[in-house]
Amino acid sequence: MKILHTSDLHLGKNLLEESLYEDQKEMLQQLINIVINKQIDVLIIPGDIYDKSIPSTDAVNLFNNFLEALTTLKVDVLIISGNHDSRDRLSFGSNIFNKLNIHIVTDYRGEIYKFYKDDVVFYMLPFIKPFHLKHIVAEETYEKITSSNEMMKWILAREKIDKSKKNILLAHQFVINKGEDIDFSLSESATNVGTIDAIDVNLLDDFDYVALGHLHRPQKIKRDTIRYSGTPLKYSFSEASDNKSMVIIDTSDMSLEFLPVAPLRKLRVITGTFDSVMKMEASDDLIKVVLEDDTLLVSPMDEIKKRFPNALSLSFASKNNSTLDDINNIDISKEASPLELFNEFFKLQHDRTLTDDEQKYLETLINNLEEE
Ligand SMILES: [Mn+2]
Repeated sequence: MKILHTSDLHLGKNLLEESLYEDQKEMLQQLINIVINKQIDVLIIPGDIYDKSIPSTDAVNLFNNFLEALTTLKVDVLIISGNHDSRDRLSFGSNIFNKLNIHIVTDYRGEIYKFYKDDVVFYMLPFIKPFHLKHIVAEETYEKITSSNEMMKWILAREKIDKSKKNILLAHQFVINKGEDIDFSLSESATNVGTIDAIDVNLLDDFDYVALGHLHRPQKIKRDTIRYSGTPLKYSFSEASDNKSMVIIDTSDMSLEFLPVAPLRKLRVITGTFDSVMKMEASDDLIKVVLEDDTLLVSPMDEIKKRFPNALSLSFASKNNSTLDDINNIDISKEASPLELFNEFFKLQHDRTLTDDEQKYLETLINNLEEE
C-alpha cells in the first residue's frame, strides 16, 4: 500500500500582505497529480488544513475543489484537525464525505477513530489538549492529566494495538525526543508550540509510522518513521532555505520516498547593497530584501518593487540591533537639544555619527519644526 503524507496546508494563508491563493491552488494540483502518477492508495493530512479557524472564502473554495477532485480518484483521504482548524467548521459535511472515501476527524470521544484498509490500521487523533478530556473522563482522573504527555499516555493506554497489523498514527502534536534539537520555523508561531505541550516520542513505540503535523520544517523524531512532513510550501522567510517535500510510505517494506513540490513562485531572501540589488535579474518571486548600505536611502522599496513586484519585506543588515530597551535608556530628561538626542539615537541604530550633510539637513528640519 502506498500512502502519501503531507500536512499543514494552511489554506488561506497570507505571506505578510500577499495572498498565496494561486500558489496554494497550484500546490493542490500537484498534490493531486502525485496521487494519480504515484498510484497513491491513502492520502493522509494530519492537521492545519486551514490557516484560520474562520477560513476565508478563498480558503474554503480551495478545499472544496480539492476534495471534489479527490472524489474522482481511487484514493482514501484521511484528515484530522490541527490547532489552526475550527473543529466544527472542518467537520462540516464529514458524514457525507465519509461515503465518498474522505474521512475527516475533528473530535476525540474516549477512543481514537480508526480507519481500516487491508492490513493497515490508521489511528486518527485530531489536535487535542488536556482540557478537551474534561467531559470524557471522571473528575479524579482528569485532575491527574496535567500535561499533554499525561494526556497522550492516558489516550494510548485505552487502545489495544494489534501488532499483527501495520499501525499508523495521525496526530497534530508537539512530539519531542529528549536531548534532540527541534527545528522550528517562524510560520508555526512559537506560542502555538509551547514546550509544556511536549509529548515524549517513546510513547509512540507501538506504531509502525507516525504521521505528524504541527511543525513546519520536515523532520524525523527519534526514527525515520516518526516524522513531520512539514508544510508543502514555504510560509515564512525563515524557511527560505528549507527543502519542502511530501512523503510516500510503502507499507510493504516501510520505505520512504520524498517528493519535492515546485512552487508557483519561489520564496527567497536577497542580500546586497541597493545598487547591487537593482542589478539583479528581475523576478516575480516572493522576496525579502536585506540591504547592506550604510547610508540612508529615500524610499528604496519603491524602486525595488519596479524590479521585484513581489518584494514583501525590507530590512537593513548593517543596522545595529538596538532593542527597545536601548532606546528607552537614552536619557531624554537631560539638558540636550533635539539634534543631540537624535544623534545619540542615530548612533545606536547605525553605529556611526551623522555626516555633515545629514547633520545640516536635520538642523534645517528641526528649525522648521520649531518655527511652526
Ligand atoms: Mn501548522
